[in-house]
Parts: sequence; C-alpha cells; structure tokens
Amino acid sequence: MPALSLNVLSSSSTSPCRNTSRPIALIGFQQQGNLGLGYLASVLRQHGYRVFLFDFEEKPETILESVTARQPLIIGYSLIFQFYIHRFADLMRYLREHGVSSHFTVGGHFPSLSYQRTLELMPNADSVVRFEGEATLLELADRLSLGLEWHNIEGIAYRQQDQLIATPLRPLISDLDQLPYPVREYEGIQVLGQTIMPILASRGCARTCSFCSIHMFYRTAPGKVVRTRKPAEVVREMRALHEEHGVKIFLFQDDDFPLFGPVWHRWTREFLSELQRSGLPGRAIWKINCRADAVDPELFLEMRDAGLYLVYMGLESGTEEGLKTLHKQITVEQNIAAVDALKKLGILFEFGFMLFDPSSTFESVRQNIAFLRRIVGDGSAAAGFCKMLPYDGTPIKDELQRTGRLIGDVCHPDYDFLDPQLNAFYTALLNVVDVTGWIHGYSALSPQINSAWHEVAVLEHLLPALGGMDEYRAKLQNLTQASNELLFRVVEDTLDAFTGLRTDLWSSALIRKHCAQFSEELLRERDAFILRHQAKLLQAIQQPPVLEPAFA
Ligand code: B12
Ligand code: SF4
Repeated sequence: MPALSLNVLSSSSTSPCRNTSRPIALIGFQQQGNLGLGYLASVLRQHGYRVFLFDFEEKPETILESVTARQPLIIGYSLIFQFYIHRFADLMRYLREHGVSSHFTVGGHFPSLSYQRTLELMPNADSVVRFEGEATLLELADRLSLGLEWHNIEGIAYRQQDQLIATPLRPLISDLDQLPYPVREYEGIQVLGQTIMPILASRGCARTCSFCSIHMFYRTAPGKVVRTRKPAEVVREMRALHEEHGVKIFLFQDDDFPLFGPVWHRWTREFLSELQRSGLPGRAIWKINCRADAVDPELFLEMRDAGLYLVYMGLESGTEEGLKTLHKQITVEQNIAAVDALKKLGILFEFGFMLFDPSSTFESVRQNIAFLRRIVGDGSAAAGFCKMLPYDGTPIKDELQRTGRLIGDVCHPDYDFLDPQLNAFYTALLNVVDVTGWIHGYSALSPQINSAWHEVAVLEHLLPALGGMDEYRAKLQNLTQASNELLFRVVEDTLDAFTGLRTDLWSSALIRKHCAQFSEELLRERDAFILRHQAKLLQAIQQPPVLEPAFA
C-alpha cells in the first residue's frame, strides 16, 4: 500500500489501491447546494467510485430503500449545522435497525471540532472525518474497500472500547485547483428563470471572530488557513456552469471573498480581468460574502461593472463593545462606511446582525437599533437580527463555559445575560417578534422582502428593461422602510416597557396583523408588476443564450 498524501487526489481510478465495486452514499442538507458533499463526491468519482447523494430532508424510508438496494461501502453524513446532530443520529439508528451495515462516517464543522461529543451523541457512527474531508474520505474508502486496517489513517476519530481516539490531523489541501469541480446534483434554484449556483474561490478565513467556528475549523488542521484558487480556474468553472447548465447567478460561498489587503486586491483584479475576457459580465451576475473593512469603493466599482450585484456582510453589532466581545476587529464607523459605499454604488447588500451578544445591556440593544435605523432606516434592505449562539469550537463558547454562563444543549446552545432583566426582555421580544415570523425562516417577512429586492437586481441585470421599474422600486423601498421602522419600534417600545418608560407591551396578535398586511402588500405589488410584464419576461427567459466565443 503506497503512502497516501494529498497526491492521492490525482492518482488514477484504476489503481490497485482500491476496489470500487461498492458505491458510496453521501447524505446532507442540500438546500441551495451543498458544496462540501459536491467536492467529496467529485473526488470519489474521479477515483472510480460510484457516489449517490441524498438530501437529508428526504424521508428515512426513501433513503433506507435506496441504500438497501445499493449496499454502499460507506454512508457519509455531512453535519455542517450543529443543531441537526440528533436528527442525523436518529437517521443512523433507523438505518442500523433496518440492517444497514455500511461504515458510517460523519464530517463537517461540529464533528471536526468536537469529535468526542459527536461520537458520544452518534453511537452508530463508526468514524468521524475531521476537517477538509476529500483526501481522508478517499483513503478511508480505499482501505475499507480492500478490507485493510483503517484506524491509523490521518484525520479521523473513532471509538475503541470505551476510549475515543483521534489520529494525527491531515494537512489542509494546499492547492484547491487540484480538486475536480464539485458534483452539483440537485435542483438548481431559479429566480425568474435564471439559474443560481454556489461556487467557491477560496477556503478559510484569516480573521478570528470569537463566535465563529470557521476560523477554528481551518486553523486547527495544519496548513495554510486561507487558500485561494487561481482566478482563471474560478472563471473557467463559472464559464462551464454557464455554458453547460445555463447558470447566470453565482453565489460565492467563500467565508471571506479574497479582497482585503494588497495581495488579495491583486487576486480580485486578476479575477475581474479574467471575467471580462470570458464574456460573462452582462450575461451573469455574482454575489460575495465579505467583511465591511474590505469594501473599497474603487475596487467595488470595477466589481459591480463585472457583475457583482449582492454583498453579504457580517456586520454583527452596532456598538464598539459588542464588536469587541465578538472580536470582529472592526469599528462601527467602518461598518457604516461599507454600507454607505455599497448604497452609493447601487450594489444590493444583506447583512448578519446580532442584536444580542453576551455583553448585551439595555443600552447596547438601544444603540444597536439606532445603528440598524442608520443603515436600513431608508428601506434599502430588510432589517433582521438574532442572538449570538455559542457554537462548539468557538472561543466565545469556551469563555461562557469557563465563566459558568453556558446553558442549553448541543442543539440549542445558549447563555444568560449578565442582567437578569435582559433575559426577561429577550423572552418577551421573542414572544412577539420571532413567533410571528417576521425575521427568521424563508417565508418570514424580512427574508421575503430581501427576496423581492433580489428579484429586482436580477431583473435589472439580466432581463430586458421594464417600464415602471422606478415606481416599483420606490414602492418596495417604502414598504421595506415601513416594515423596518415598525420592527424597530416594537423593540424600542418593549425596551421602554422593561426600563419603566411605558407600561403597555405590543401584543403578538397586533404584530402578526401588521406583518400579514406587509406580506400581502408585498405580494400584491410584486405580482402586479411581474404580471404586467409577463409576456416580455417569458419571451426573454425562453430565448436561448447567445455566447461569446470561448476564452481568447
Ligand atoms: C453556504 C452556507 C449556507 C447555505 C447552504 C448550505 C449547504 N446546503 O451546504 C445556507 C444559506 C442555506 C445556509 C444556511 C444557514 N447557515 Co450556513 N453556511 C454556509 C457556508 C458559508 C458555506 C458552506 C460551504 O459550502 N462550505 C464549503 C465546503 C467545501 O466546506 P464544508 O461544507 O465545511 O465541507 C467540508 C468539510 O466540512 C468536510 N465535510 C463536510 N461534510 C462532510 C461529510 C463527510 C461524510 C465527510 C467525510 C466530510 C465532510 O469535508 C468537506 C470538503 O472539504 C458555511 C461556512 C463554511 N465555511 O462552511 C456556513 C455555515 C455552515 N452556516 C452556519 C449557520 C449557522 C447557518 C444558519 C443557521 C444561518 C441562519 N442564522 O439562518 C442557516 C441554517 C440553515 C438550516 N439548515 O436551517 C454555520 C454553522 C455553525 C455550526 N457550527 O453549526 C456555518 C459554519 C457558518 C458560521 N459562521 O459559523 N448556510
Ligand atoms: S465571522 Fe466571518 S470574518 Fe469572522 S472569522 Fe468567521 S468567516 Fe471570518
């Protein structure tokens, strides 16, 4: 058996290192496309294995029927969201109880960082694949397929009698361009007939926010934390997706798109010139995730002209104290400057925001609402917020545990605020706001408003100009503004009630009524506008794309 290193990724599929007669099944959350599973599948296929992908939301009976018929060598479970651990454990138990004897392995953030808890909570798992899984899963498959010893391969954890063993970590993949393109076997989401696909230009994040498991994931394994692909390779993949699958909207899922500092500036400029050469600008648009301190107006102007239409930023807090607690290493002023710059450039933005964090006080909540009003009080995007949750493997969770503040369980990790009255306020707010479906969940009001804005961006960038667009935009902006303002008022009035400035509380029935009114108005305006232009839109959507000749 030759020593297996990352070079394993380029070895041939007819290698005597493996017996590919039994397939491999991979199960995960497939909504919007699971790139992790896609990469694992493509590497396995490149080496001759047949791979079946299952959406975790499929009925257990359907998965059982399929795996019983196919007898996979391994069933790999992608646990990228910690709070699904019990559901995955239940699925494993169900399959075992029905006689499935395949090797069960699990990967993702939580299993990588907390392999002990994973093995305890998933008694039917045979192994955990820790951190980037491509090479480790392939080696595991190769060993198992030949009936060879697998307990000594790098980057796994397993149970041995009553002990939990973790082998030395496997280094991160140094050259991401070595990987084949990810398998994308799921219904592509569409907006007005335009197909959307996720894609990656890099992996890892150089920052160290205290609440985030991403940098811990990429920092724990040896190797370079952030790896970028070659710009030309990224564009080649975009072009292939566009030509072969008609993809017109690319969602870069990079944790932090390579923008910050001179080296990544150069990377982005090279990416932009490759994009221009490819002929994609004007035919396809793209979205990125980045930090506010990476928003450089000059560079973003060029990015916009090359198809950047949406920027997601984790703004997280509107107070210096909150940003410090979250170790964002950014200022409130920088957050505001980034939002202002994007508005000026006409680039749509969305943001993550934690109204509550472990340092929260009544005053910080008030300041956070003032910050939200400052950035989206004009109706430029829907307001949204959450409470920071202490995920496993994050510095803030360890700190809360150390100070005795950690409560909840693995699926609902939580903490109490230092001021007990703030706990009562938070519960009261949840009762009126969350339950009514204003902020969370795909059908809640704020995500619906953002979807409408997304649709506007798609109309403006990819479809023929439509009459009345300015009026529709103005209506949408008024509605967003009114909905945001009501949300802010509810929070502020509840704050006032808890700080003795008023006696009455908003009732959830009244909020639900307002929320329903906003939703109805949104739907009415949106449908009226789209219906008015239906014929023109249908004609444009049904037209086959005209492509430029391939790369110069
Ligand atoms: C894209 C994305 C989404 C997408 C879709 C995800 C999907 N279907 O895959 C959407 C927008 C739907 C989404 C939603 C949410 N997300 Co999200 N998301 C991401 C993001 C930015 C990228 C995922 C990705 O493509 N990574 C790239 C691939 C290549 O890496 P990977 O998935 O980690 O896979 C590798 C390894 O983990 C390992 N591996 C993974 N699975 C398996 C399985 C096996 C068998 C093996 C061997 C190995 C293995 O090998 C893979 C290849 O190297 C991640 C951040 C991140 N860097 O992962 C957050 C992340 C996963 N999301 C997160 C969260 C919190 C959420 C939300 C709760 C946000 C919210 N407040 O609503 C929701 C939850 C949705 C739900 N299920 O209800 C957290 C999860 C935290 C945690 N520890 O649980 C993350 C880590 C972000 C963070 N800041 O911490 N998300
Ligand atoms: S929150 Fe964003 S910037 Fe901070 S470490 Fe995580 S991915 Fe990086």
